[in-house]
Amino acid sequence: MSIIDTTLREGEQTAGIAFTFEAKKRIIAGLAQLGVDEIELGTASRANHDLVILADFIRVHHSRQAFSLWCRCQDEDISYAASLKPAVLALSIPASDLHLTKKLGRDRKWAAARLRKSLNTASRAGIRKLAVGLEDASRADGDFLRILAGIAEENGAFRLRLADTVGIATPMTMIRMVEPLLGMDLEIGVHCHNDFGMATANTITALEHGALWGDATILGLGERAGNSRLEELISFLALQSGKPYNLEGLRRLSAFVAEQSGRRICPARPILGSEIFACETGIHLHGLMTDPTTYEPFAPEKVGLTRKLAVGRKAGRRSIALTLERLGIARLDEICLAGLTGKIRNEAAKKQRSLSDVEIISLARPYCP
Ligand code: HCA
Ligand code: CU
Repeated sequence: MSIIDTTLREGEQTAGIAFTFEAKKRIIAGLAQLGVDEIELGTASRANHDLVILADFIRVHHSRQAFSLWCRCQDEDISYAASLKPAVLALSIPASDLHLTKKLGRDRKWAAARLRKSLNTASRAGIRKLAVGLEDASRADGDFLRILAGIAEENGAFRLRLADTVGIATPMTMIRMVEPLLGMDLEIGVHCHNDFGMATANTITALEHGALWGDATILGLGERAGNSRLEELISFLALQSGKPYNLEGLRRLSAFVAEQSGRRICPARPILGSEIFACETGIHLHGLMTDPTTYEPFAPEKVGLTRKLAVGRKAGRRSIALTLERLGIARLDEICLAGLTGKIRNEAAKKQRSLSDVEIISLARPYCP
């Protein structure tokens, strides 16, 4: 299972976002540090002249980092892409009748022929690793997907990427799209959009059902509601599946991209939010104080956070007893503990916040033997 980060291609397509050259270099360095398997550096087109320098930057400073370019099936773009010598060239072609007819005024026959021709042009131009991206695959006819996959396979592509371009897939429909294409001489990749909030789940589901590659962008940047979030995918694979990504720099890189793109990171945002390890509920506090794995999927330190256990309106006797123990206060009998619990809850309700250690100590004093 491997991740392609497309922050610099799809992420930069987001309305209102344009990374400076320096920012792009920092993003590349951050992605390389995380150990992302491939960076999609941009769209191969002469208009995109940054690419020459960025490609050299990767080769010189991050020589072990694979990068790819996204490319339309157009000869002039393919020859420009070849001059940049990417590890992988991802040729993209629309796969749905809707896109072929409404966008291009073409049909399936044209798409098949164009894909075959472009793969051959790219091979002749010396590109060794060719990938094919099928745009709007989730709305395309399944038989036609197989035909395009066959063309990709016969004409030297090693990977086929299925795009849920408008983010309408569910985990179930992802499985239905991926499974018929397994068993060919092609690695399957997916590119999921987040229009209904399912991009990460869809990508993980595809990876669990035979796909080998999943696309993501930092903070999920991308068209409309964006793409699968890199922070979610990479953390899930690292923490739940043991993939050796280095999560250490993830928070810093995400904060940098947030700043550069004018996006806020919400306090409860998975992986990144500042408050995701804060807890106030009595039953949970008791569990966390006894053994954090009871109510945490992973240790906060893994993603650069610390646990925040707050004693407030929802505190319970057991969590207060453990708090007193932490504060070095002698054990109270059950009656005193119940009395103190009531006091703490009332005080917190009055103040509309949780209480500090000093406040807890002063409320506990009258109960101490
Ligand atoms: C786009 C294209 C794409 C990627 C398709 C591909 C999509 O809309 O800009 O894999 O080549 O979502 O369809 O990002
Ligand atoms: Cu996309």
